[in-house]
Amino acid sequence: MTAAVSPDWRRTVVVIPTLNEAPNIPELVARVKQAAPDADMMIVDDQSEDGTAEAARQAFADHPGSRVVSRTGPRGLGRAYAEGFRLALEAGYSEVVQMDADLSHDPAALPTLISGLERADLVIGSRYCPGGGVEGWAAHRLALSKFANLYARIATGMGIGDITAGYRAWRASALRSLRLDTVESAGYSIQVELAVRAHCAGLKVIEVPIVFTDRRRGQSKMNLGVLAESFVMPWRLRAYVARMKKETTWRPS
Ligand SMILES: Nc1nc2c(ncn2[C@@H]2O[C@H](COP(=O)(O)OP(=O)(O)OP(=O)(O)O)[C@@H](O)[C@H]2O)c(=O)[nH]1
Ligand SMILES: [Mg+2]
Repeated sequence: MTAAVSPDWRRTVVVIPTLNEAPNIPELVARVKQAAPDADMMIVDDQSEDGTAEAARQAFADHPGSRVVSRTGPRGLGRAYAEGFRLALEAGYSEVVQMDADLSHDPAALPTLISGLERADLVIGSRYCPGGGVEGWAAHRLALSKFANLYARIATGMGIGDITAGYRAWRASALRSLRLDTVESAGYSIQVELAVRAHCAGLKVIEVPIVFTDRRRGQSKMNLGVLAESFVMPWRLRAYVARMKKETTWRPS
């Protein structure tokens, strides 16, 4: 794909990172298509061993604008998003949505997220705001998620209710301004890092409520390395915020 692609006919792309999500692919693709028929999909797969990439190629047989990106090199959610976003911007899309593949993010919320871009640069699908929520999680899982969220919010000083959320819509112009080539997060902390960068860049960030449901198929990819990065990164980002505040380009939102 080239930068010459007209946004008039290829406006929105939904970027979906995958690691061993094959059983979720057919339902995911069908439900995204139903909810956002004009959007393309980009599955960014990290050498899944369970045939995810093949399943996605098959599911995209009727979706000429959608594509599978098969990554090589070290795996990581942050790395996958950095690459997917770069390719989306290169392809000339004007709106970029990010979502998980395991159907925890209900595709039916896509129109709400996308239409939120009429009034914001970044729309976060929030579990932790009035009207939002989580279904199917045991109490300890919910407590861990809320703790991670509070920890990241306090460390970075951001007033975002769900700063670790992974269901988001971006104006491409906003994403382009964040210098994705300098993103540090390899894993899940990409969500916090990009929210902080968006805030520091003076972008308008809003939250819309979503109900997150526990994955029904496949396994969580959370591991110790990912958790360790999520503990350290907010403090690195705190230093980033302090640096940005000193620069003349600082425009608090
Ligand atoms: N490309 C890529 N995708 C990943 C990687 N790790 C996780 N993912 C995908 O990122 C999304 C979120 O991962 P999950 O394992 O569902 O994380 P989670 O929602 O916090 O955990 P669960 O609640 O247990 O599902 C899913 O679509 C995963 O397949 C990775 O290293 N590379
Ligand atoms: Mg999940």
